[in-house]
Amino acid sequence: MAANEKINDEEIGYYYMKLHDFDANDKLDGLELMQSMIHSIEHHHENQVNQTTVTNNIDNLSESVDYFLKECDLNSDGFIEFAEFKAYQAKIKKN
Ligand SMILES: [Ca+2]
Ligand SMILES: [Ca+2]
Repeated sequence: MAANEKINDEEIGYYYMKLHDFDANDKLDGLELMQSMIHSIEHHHENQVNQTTVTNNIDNLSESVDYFLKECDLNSDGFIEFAEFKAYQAKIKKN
């Protein structure tokens, strides 16, 4: 059961990356990360989302993207590859 859960986590992570990998290079750059986070905010707020909510979050967003890149971009090339994303997922799961 635990093994299945792990596979599902990886599949979700992979799907999430592919969904926001707009130039299809199998890596997420800062802009793609930003889009994915805006997407998450919109999804989170669902019906009550409006443009102000998104705009108010842009400042926090660029900080979040910087932080995420610093934490997740293991080879410091400015892109998050799936392997790096997976390592990050494993790391936050431990905490
Ligand atoms: Ca990309
Ligand atoms: Ca990288």
